[in-house]
Amino acid sequence: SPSVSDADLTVCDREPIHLLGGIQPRGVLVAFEPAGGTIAVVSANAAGLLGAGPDALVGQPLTRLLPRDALARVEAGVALGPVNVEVGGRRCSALLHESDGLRVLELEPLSDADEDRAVDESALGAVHRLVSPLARVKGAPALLQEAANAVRSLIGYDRVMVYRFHADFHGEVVAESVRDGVDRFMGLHFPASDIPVQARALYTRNTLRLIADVDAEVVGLVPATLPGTGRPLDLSGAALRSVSEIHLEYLRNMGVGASFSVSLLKDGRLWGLMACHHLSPRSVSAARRQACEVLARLLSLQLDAEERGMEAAAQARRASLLNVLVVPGLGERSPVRVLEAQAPLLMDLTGATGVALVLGASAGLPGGAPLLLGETPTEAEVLRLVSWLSEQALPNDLFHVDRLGDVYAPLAARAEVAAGLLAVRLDPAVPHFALWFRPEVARSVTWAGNPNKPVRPEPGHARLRPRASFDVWREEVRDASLPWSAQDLEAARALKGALVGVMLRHAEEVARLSR
Ligand code: BLA
Repeated sequence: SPSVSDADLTVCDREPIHLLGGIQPRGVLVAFEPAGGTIAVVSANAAGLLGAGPDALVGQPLTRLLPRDALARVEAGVALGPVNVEVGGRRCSALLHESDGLRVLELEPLSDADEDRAVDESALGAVHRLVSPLARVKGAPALLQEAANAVRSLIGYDRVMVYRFHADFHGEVVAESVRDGVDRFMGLHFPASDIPVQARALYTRNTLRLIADVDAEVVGLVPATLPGTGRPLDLSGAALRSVSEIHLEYLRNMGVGASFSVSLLKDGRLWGLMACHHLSPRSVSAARRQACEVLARLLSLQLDAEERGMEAAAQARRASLLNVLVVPGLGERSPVRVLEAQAPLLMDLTGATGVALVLGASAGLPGGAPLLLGETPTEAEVLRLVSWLSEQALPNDLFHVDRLGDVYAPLAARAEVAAGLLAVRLDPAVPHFALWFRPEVARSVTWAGNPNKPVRPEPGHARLRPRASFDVWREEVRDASLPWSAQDLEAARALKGALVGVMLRHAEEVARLSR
């Protein structure tokens, strides 16, 4: 197999993974003209199942392989999933889709294990638990765990993970179900390049992929290229598509013999994958793959509902904070005392680990010192930052970065408290600011597996090991905080209004008392 050097990794995103022109040997592919049913493409392994090789089949009518009524059943049932048919004396599951103007039939012989009902019943139980109102009450982590358990009982793999993408498309294992004795990946982060951009795009359109044996010989297609396009048949929608050799090497390096993954979509966008490993080769029937897809959809729906609930709760918390700040009579107390008492809420508002409020002399701290809450730079550092900020053009009075050190050198070495900064200017006339800080993200991430397990260095291959890949991710995110979300910015803007109100009322109160 071709060797993958670090230099090749830059071309990852450009590998046309839908046009590799090969399938996995666990089934047979036949593409035919929609109109006359003439066979146009056949996989090179056809003879094993169909009794005749590609040379004998291409140009022949499909009815030589599949009786007309069987094809009709496949066509009728295909929207619902795989249909079982008898081909060459063997029971097969059949899938049908369109590509390059052809209809593509994929036949996979069924094994006895595929008929086992006991597994299906335990999986059905898991589906019930996943959709029950109780599941949501227990929260997102319980939902993810339930889904991982359900998929593992359905497919019998050694390790089933829920892999969630962050905004920059690096990913994190957020739930995991493993057989006893199998390494855990829970909590690990991986760089975006481990699942390159075209793969993520393909996975939004085709939600399932099974690599039943990472060492299986790739089976070619006959003809290798279509006369019309001069390219191999587009296998974007094919279940049997053989995958990138680079990815196979990655899986082998991980000690994985079979890999199955199911896309997790929300509003048509890929938010994660159920990523499943078996340490030795293992197939998953088309019916079970489809059951996993249903599970993945249920999980996405339940999580969506759960997240809307969380968002509503967060809104309520924000509203309550803003309410506290506008309570009448507050003006009598020093704003600093009021804000200090609300420190956890102030940080929670934007998911920050520290807040600095620079409110000037009238706020109540001697000499107009900033109010520092949680993990922040020092008072002197904050004041220097504020004088820099007040010279910047701030659209909507807002400023936010997740790599402060890149734009503001004095805090470049302070990523442990201030890799991320969200600032809102409170007053156009004087340099009054609310500042939220976040630490470098890599510091909050640890190996959940066994970090001391020796890794055999192999020149040129190191990057394709998950452990090395984790290190690369750490390198990529060094000095960066988690990005600020649209909600964080909105919360900052809302707080600005409330703070300005507090300061005004306090000023009025002070004026009234001194009259
Ligand atoms: C595909 N990479 C994938 C897939 C996963 C991962 C889940 C989907 C295919 C599958 O189901 O196996 C990555 N798998 C992971 C990660 C974990 C895991 C992060 O279990 C962590 C627990 N991969 C690289 C690099 C390149 C690369 C550097 O690490 C690029 C050179 C390529 N990955 C790559 C490609 C695919 C892929 C090309 C698409 C495979 C295909 O569908 O053809």
